[in-house]
Amino acid sequence: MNTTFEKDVIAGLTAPEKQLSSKYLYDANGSRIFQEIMNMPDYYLTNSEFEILALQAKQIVEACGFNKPFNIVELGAGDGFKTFKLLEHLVAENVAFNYMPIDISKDALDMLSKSLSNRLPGLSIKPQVGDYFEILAEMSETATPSLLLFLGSNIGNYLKEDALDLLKLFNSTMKTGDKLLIGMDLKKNPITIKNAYDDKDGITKRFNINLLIRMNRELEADFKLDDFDFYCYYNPETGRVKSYLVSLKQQSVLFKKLNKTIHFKQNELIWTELSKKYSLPEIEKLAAISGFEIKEHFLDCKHFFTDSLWEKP
Ligand code: AVJ
Repeated sequence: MNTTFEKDVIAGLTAPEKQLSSKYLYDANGSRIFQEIMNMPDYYLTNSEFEILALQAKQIVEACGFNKPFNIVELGAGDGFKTFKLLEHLVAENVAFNYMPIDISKDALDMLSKSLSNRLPGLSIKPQVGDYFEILAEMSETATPSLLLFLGSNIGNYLKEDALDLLKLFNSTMKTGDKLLIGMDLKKNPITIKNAYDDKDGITKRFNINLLIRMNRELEADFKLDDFDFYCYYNPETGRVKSYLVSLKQQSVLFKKLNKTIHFKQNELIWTELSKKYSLPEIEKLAAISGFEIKEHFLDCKHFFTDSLWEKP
């Protein structure tokens, strides 16, 4: 039987317009390269969201308006670097809450729990290893109010319909009065956006080429890394950054493990990622269609990014 990765690769590379899901960019190496991306000065998203959580933690928590102990549930916690500021504020104010980071990677959660319990000894942390929705479904059984965190513009990776489905699914697991704090990157000067993804140092290129390395290793493929390049563009009309690998010549790649050969034409593309940028009216529409009421948008001082607080009515 083929794994999901194998099935997705076959389907994606035999489609008329080749594509691979961006979730496959994050193997151990890819996650490390993504850390490098987050440290690039031109990748403004990191600093913008950090500023929001550092300077407006108090306002965000007040806007939640919980008057009893609550859970902060973080979906795809990553390294928890940004969330730290929010947690730090709550611990300093003696607010009663549990922090429940959810991730499919037990290693990532172990690392996060360790570093957080060192830096914030007063924090009650309950890591949850597993699938988002199973854990969210379990939590909807309890009477404790929840604040869901879906930060970092992760929603930007989803196509419109998929984003809606995901938000509706969040909504269906939430109780009346529960909140969702969702990080979204805003439309802005297109040059600023282009520079965040098309970096001069080629870190984002390495992030994408790593997907070929991953297929070489896990699927016994024979991609020649020098025969592919990286291309991305931002379309300010649609708000979409689209990223691609480009085949620099006509070539065939053998996937030994799958007993399959894939042909590439010269300049043929593999679409690897969507990074959608929103306007505030678009965000308001998305919230309404997925059954939420917007409490407040928390923007950074440059108005590059929003952490928007939504309520389940
Ligand atoms: C982690 C999905 C938010 O789309 O901005 C960064 C990933 N890709 N540079 C994004 C990414 C290229 C990132 N997200």
